[in-house]
Amino acid sequence: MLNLVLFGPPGAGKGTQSQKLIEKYGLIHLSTGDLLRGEIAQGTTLGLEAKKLMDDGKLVPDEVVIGMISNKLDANKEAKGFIFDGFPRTVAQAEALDQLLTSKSESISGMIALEVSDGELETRLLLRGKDSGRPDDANPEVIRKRIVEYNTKTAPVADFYKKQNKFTSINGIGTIDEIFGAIVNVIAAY
Ligand code: B4P
Repeated sequence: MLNLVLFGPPGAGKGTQSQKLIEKYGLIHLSTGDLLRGEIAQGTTLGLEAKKLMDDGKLVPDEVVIGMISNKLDANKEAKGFIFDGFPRTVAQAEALDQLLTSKSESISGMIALEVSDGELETRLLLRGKDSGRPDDANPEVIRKRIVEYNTKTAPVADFYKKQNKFTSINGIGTIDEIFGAIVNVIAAY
């Protein structure tokens, strides 16, 4: 089973590359950002709580996203594998994911990190914010807050996978196809 963690700051291209990877490898795409936006669109209590945090560039509590991922793993028992996109975003989430997979006799195959400079991230997110309707993309101040959240809470997750020898970093600047090619090469070596 191929279980891939796609890692990187907001706007690094995780969602973009995930779409190409699910087509090539037949994996299930688990994006906590998409799952949370789904809850917001349905107007659930969870969605209303998450929206306040997301619109302010903050992370949603660990137990909320861990619960969503646990439900999705249970609902996809026949899957060939998973792409975890935007999850884990804290070390506590990474530990919980390991436990969830171990209980199913599975494990993470590897983490691939997309490296992109802060300036390029801001440019990409502001561009997307023009027509995505995502409030967290439209405002430079919120984008900067998301990058700070990433640097303080999410960047340490890379060390978690480095200690397990499961970490690879690639250049996230280039054409979408160039970056996809680099990811495919990493996966071929698993
Ligand atoms: P996410 O939905 O995960 O959003 P993201 O990090 O902004 O996006 P991504 O990296 O996928 O960017 P994309 O490919 O779309 O999170 C949103 C919020 O949800 C978080 O801030 C947080 O509040 C909450 N949340 C989610 N998961 C959580 C968790 N686990 N714990 C707690 N809170 C959580 O690319 C961005 C743009 O760049 C696009 O417009 C794309 O077209 C463009 N682009 C992509 N590749 C490019 C390339 N090679 N060149 C130029 N542009 C490119």
